[in-house]
Amino acid sequence: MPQEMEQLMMTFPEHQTDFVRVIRTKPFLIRRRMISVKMNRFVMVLAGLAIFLSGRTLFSADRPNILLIMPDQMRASAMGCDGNPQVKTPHIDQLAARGVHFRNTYANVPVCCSARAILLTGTHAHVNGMIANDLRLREEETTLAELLAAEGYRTGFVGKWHLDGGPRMPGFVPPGPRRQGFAFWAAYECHHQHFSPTYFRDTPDMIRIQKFEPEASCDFALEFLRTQPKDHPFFLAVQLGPPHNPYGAPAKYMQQYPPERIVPPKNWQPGSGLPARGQAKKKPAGAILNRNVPAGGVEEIAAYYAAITAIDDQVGRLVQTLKDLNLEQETIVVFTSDHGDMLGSHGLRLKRKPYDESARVPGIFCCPGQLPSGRAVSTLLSHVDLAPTLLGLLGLSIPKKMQGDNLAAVVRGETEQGPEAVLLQQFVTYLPDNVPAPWRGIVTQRYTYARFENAPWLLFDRRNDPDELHNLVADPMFETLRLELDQQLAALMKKNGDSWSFNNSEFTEEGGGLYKTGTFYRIEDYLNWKKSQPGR
Ligand SMILES: [Ca+2]
Repeated sequence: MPQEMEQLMMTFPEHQTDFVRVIRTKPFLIRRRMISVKMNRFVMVLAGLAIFLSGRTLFSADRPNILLIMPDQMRASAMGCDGNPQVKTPHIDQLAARGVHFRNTYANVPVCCSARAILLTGTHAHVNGMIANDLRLREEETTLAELLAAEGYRTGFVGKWHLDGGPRMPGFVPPGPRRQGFAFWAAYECHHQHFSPTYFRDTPDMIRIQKFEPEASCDFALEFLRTQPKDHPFFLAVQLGPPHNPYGAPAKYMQQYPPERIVPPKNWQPGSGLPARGQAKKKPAGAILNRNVPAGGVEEIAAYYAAITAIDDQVGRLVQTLKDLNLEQETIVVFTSDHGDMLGSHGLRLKRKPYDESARVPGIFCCPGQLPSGRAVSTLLSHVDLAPTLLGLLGLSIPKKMQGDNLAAVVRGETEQGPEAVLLQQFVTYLPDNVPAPWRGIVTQRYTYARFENAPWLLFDRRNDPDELHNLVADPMFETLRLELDQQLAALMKKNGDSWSFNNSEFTEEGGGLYKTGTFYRIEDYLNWKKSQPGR
């Protein structure tokens, strides 16, 4: 160990573990610091003493905290800062105004479990195994939480987990490897009881709270922040249930959105709660999903916006708490969602589709004083980039297995150069959500192209047609473009180790077969189990 370091450790023995950790894991930071130490050891020791007296370690400024705020099913276009004049999101808009707003942020697999696994592992779903909803993420997968915990971060998870597979209720995830690196815990596996949510801490005792879920979850988040030791960095993930259907919010928010004043998007069609043509025998999805507001009307959009404004209030509460605790300048707040919601656009519901309403999500990084403010970029960002980008911002090494791009330089305002394209995937069919077959898609700065294995499907020029009203896929005028995008998609799949063979056309998600009776890591395990059950 360098002599200067030993001296610093003798000066501040209680921070010995910090020094050892930094020496082991951050050679470049140490190199930088060694130079300063050599330049003026006396000033360094004085500075160290001052920092010690103020109760902070020497290195806290180099290790910002991370607060990830992630509502469920919130599309990017449901934010004021995305240009939506109807929805009220003043606090989220403030995050964008005081931070970096990636206007082209995409969910690689626009459905819950896959998206959450991609975010935490920095790998695509066919690599981390989470190709369908309600599988369990393998305990041996390396997650952002585990990596940061190994760096001395205090980790916390609040809200909807949805990575544990098996029956969604009651939803206790015991301490240990199934929590994937999170220590502090106030969470549930999956439910949509937005008005009386249930949670678990470290025992199987269910806690029911009579508050709107975002407020209840943020109470736990505030508990985490207020008990944060001053000399440790933290990573806190706050994954809220709304605005996921059933659509609704407390009255004071609903009152702000009279349905008759809602101007639906140009691509909206009424009646999306009705079954799609040819599926008349199936129970209409809307009948199950919407208990609070009538399905398929503007009332749903009003209730969706009301839930988002309720969430926005909680974002304000979290940010204010960071300010009150003097943590704002050293905490990177990340705001995103696992996927969006069609909400009647193109006559469709929910997610799992390549349209922007389903796949484009919020993407904001905010850390006043440390990151640029008021910066909006069109650089493509997708879920798979999030973990490597955060590791990049913290100056930590990125595991080779991670497939996403480290876009830290874009966040820091050094460049707008990013990926040329984003890979979109859907591996299974799901008729209740109008997914007739697995598909793959590619999003570039300008175009969205998607195909099934055997046929092209959608081609939109989002620059000229942001509402994606004109599908150019069969237009002979755009044949060359379509073939180019098709090749680009094939190359992107190959680069990421994806192939059509990962798909599964069995109806595994329908009726909740995959999770209601057992816990499975792979669809094959479920199908084998099913075969072994007489009478199934
Ligand atoms: Ca979701």
